[in-house]
Amino acid sequence: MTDQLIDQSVVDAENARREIDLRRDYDSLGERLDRRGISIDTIKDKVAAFHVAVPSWGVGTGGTRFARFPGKGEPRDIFDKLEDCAVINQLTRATPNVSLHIPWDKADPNRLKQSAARFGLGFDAMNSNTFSDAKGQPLSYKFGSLSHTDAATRQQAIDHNLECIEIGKVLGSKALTVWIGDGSNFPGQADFTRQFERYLEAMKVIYADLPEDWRLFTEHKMYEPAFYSTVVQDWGTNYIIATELGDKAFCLVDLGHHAPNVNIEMIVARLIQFGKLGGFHFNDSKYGDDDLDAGSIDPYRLFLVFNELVSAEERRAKGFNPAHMLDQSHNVTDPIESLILSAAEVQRNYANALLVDRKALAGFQDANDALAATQTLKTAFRTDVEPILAMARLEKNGAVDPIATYRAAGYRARVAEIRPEVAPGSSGIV
Ligand code: LRH
Ligand code: MN
Ligand code: MN
Repeated sequence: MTDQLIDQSVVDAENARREIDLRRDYDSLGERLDRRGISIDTIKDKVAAFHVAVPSWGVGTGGTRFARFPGKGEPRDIFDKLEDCAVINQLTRATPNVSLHIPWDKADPNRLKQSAARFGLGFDAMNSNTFSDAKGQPLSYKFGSLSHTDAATRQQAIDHNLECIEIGKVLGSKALTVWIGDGSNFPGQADFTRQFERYLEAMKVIYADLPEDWRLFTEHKMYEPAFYSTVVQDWGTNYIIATELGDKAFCLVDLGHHAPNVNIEMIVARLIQFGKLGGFHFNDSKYGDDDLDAGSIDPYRLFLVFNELVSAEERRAKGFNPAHMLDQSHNVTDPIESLILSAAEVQRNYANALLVDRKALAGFQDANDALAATQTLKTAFRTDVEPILAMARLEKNGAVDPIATYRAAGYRARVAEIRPEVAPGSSGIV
């Protein structure tokens, strides 16, 4: 038995109020899906087995370049963060793994492991951080890290990544995600070719230290913090990195790291086709790396990404095994609530994509019937799969309505009594 931070009696009472309606909705949806030749239980079982990892840094209130407005009961450290993650998993039953960011989450790895195990949590990919300077760090990353012009600074960044692997080994993690902020702010500031050569050389050292059963994920991002050029700026460069490094290296797609209107689902399809899709950081954005809740701005795009994923799953694409993670920042919502909803949103789009009539779609594509093809996707997207998600949660003792249950349990108010209030922060630029 694992410890539960929300009394199961609260969850049960909330579920009891909703169960009869849910069963009716589930049966009625089941009937309608049956007419389309789809078994609702099969979809529900797949949804129940679908997990998405939560980023440790997502449970704290984020901030913008201008300010940070902390909420009540902010986690004080990684141990509080693990508790918040445990609450998300208890209610959703969809997020059993946490992704750590080092050095933000640095602590005795054995203690981390014990704390997580107490709540039945495990660890997803380790994230290194060479985009900011840690306290007491001898050399600065102001002008880059793994691609820095100075060999000693590059070595420091390499050593940090090796340390992340060592910590991850104790925790049972099986992947390292490397995102760097390296780039340049002005034309001429950096030599694109030499900078990328230095990066590749450094990454090869990290790759060489990767345990046999680990994967290395590199994450591309178009801009920010560098505003003129970024070393790993797009999926093309990312693909080059993954192929240069070897079979254990894959590309990670953070949905917010592309220019507006970029066809991300097509990038996903390409990476799958050539065996280099490592995984995702799910979030949503309107303008840039907004880190908004998954599916909150463009739910159809999230569906189209999942359409590619399910297509690959169903045709058993070679080497297809993407890692799923949320990567969000919450400025105006309770982070726990946002993460709960995003986990459900990711599951929802998976469920919707499972409803696509792929045989019919392939027929319409071959017959160049654009209208019928696109309607085939819309039919799946428009189906309200909420009863499937709720039933999957109910059957695993999660919450039929996780947000209502979270609010009824009063978790935030309870931790606010223990966790001291954090003063609002300014970035210093305004
Ligand atoms: C960079 C990024 C990357 C970092 C995280 C904090 O924008 O998406 O994944 O590790 O944000
Ligand atoms: Mn990310
Ligand atoms: Mn990002």
